[in-house]
Amino acid sequence: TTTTTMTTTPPDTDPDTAALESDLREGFFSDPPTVPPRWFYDEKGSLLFDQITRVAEYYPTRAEAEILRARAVDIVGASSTVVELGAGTCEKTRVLLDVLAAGRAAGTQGTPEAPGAEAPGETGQGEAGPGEARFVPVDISTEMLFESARALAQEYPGVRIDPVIGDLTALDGPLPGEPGGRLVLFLGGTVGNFSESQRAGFFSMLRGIMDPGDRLVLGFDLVKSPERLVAAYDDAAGVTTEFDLNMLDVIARTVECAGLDRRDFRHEAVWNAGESRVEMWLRAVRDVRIDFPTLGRVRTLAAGEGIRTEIARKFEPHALVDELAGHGFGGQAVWTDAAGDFGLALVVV
Ligand code: AVI
Repeated sequence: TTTTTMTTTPPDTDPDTAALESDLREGFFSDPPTVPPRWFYDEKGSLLFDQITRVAEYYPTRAEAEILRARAVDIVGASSTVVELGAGTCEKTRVLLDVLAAGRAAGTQGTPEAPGAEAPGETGQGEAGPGEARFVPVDISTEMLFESARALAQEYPGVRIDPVIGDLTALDGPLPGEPGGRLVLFLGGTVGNFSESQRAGFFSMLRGIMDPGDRLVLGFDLVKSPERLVAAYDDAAGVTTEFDLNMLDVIARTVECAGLDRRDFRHEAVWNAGESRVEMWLRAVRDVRIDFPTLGRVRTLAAGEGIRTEIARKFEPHALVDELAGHGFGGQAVWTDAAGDFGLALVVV
């Protein structure tokens, strides 16, 4: 059982507390109870995810890196600004930044900026000149974002690094960079973690902030054997189990609650063929009663009942390009890795 502790700061002063309370109100008291996957990613969860990308069963990261290596020049094209949504450690982006930096150094595009012409901006780098190579990593995790931005600034002196803290599903206003010269990246297959309506909303939001000529590159996981799909979300070493259970610790720490204990749950990954998605569940191993005093709600789960913590939709190769066409994006290319496990779509406004 969890005991509530007295704190000097009222919990509702923390924006995370308010956001999680709102998410719980929306999904935790319905059937089945759900929690949005963003609550996996506290510091420990982000480290665990990083570990997941290296377990043998989790192929998407390696497959996507293979495509990025093979297609980097086609992907970057004549873009001057690369905007990466959900950038995280920016690890997979380096292969694209190499191309961006090399293209700019060779003077293939744009005009070099007059020295001294810039006003110092927040990052100390001033306004970007036309055609100047620029990388804009966007993420909600501030610490990781600034850490990787600092490292990239050292590695790529010719590329202006402009990190943006933000919820990538709710971007508003114009994107940084020259209209028509932007490359927007949404990698890793995160698009699969959206519901159908979230995905539609995301695509139309993107179309609203992109200009004619701007490119979008989307990484997505492909339908394959249920055995391999389930194994990718339930690795033998138990890293994904720990990642899933960690969400309960995040909840217990972020909102006031009693009776929430990770030992009452086990991780489960299932293939839902009808919805073409892997689902992650935390299944109660005994009857559970969780009390949320600040929400004025109690959630009971009978042994065997589950909390759905993530959906990971898997696509047919051309499904997303077709869908994006309905949002005003023109299909340019769909690439897969040699094994045909993962896909990358390039579309243009
Ligand atoms: C971030 N996202 C693309 C991962 C996925 O594969 O759906 C999250 C993940 N969950 C469990 N393993 C990985």
